[in-house]
Amino acid sequence: MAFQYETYIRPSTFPHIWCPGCGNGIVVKALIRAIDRMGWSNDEVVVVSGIGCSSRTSGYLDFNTLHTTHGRAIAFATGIKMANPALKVIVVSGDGDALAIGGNHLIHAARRNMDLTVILFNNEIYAMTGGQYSPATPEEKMASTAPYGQIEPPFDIVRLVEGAGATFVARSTVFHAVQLENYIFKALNRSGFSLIEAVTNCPTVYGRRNRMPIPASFHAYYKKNSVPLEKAAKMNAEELAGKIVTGIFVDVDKIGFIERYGWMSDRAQAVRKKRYIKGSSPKGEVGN
Ligand SMILES: Cc1ncc(C[n+]2csc(CCOP(=O)(O)OP(=O)(O)O)c2C)c(N)n1
Ligand code: SF4
Repeated sequence: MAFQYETYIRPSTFPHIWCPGCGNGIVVKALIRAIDRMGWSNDEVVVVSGIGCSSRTSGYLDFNTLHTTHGRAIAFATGIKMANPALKVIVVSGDGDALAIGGNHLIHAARRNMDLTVILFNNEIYAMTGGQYSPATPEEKMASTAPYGQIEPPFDIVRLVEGAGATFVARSTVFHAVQLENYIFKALNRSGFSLIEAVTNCPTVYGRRNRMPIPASFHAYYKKNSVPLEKAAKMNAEELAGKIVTGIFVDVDKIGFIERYGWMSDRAQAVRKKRYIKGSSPKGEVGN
């Protein structure tokens, strides 16, 4: 039987706003297919987004969805997961949303090992607002705020969240749609903080400025310039310049925040119970 995408989308929100040839649809398709493989019901899943072209995803999907404020998706998602840990909480975010205004939330969610999966749509630009550079825009690339080329180096997103403490981190591209789906599926199977960097194309505001206005040229570029992690390990820095290293970079077992919070809650209750039985407060504690 053909895959039933209708199960997961809200026809009332269509037509979508994305330009022809935008890579966002491929990422969303990979996400939907990965969720389907998990066997979760729509009511169990929460998709939270900030603001941006990519963040419009939440409106198109028929789960519990929140289209929040720019950069704050992870903060909202954290609150939802803490309030109801049974929910499967997924964040969809652009590189501007997640790395600039939302960068603080991102690194601290990774540090806490908060039980969330972040799908970071990396099109290397602020697309919705007309092409300002983001913390993921490569050096020398053109943006409306970098008319002579970007002078700042970009974040290596994978290394950033790995360094902050994430327990599952992978990168793929919209050319590698099946791989992308498989990585998202693996991430959804994990507790703790997981992030998939989905390298995606914006032909309209990025491509036109950077001589890649045709969507297919991005796909050809991703095909030619992607290097699997295992191969990249044998290449030097010069050979890796301009390449997109794909693969699973981090996959470690570490207790997620929700479970640790459960332990702490049990401990706090045990201390309070003991105190109640004894009829006294622990030394130094006031107000009880
Ligand atoms: C607090 C706040 N600051 C700025 C904006 C304007 N704004 C909306 S979307 C956006 C950038 C989106 O870029 P990105 O997150 O990379 O998503 P994309 O559109 O590229 O998918 C900005 C700066 C806003 N909506 N709210
Ligand atoms: S502006 Fe770029 S990212 Fe936004 S919908 Fe169009 S192609 Fe996609």
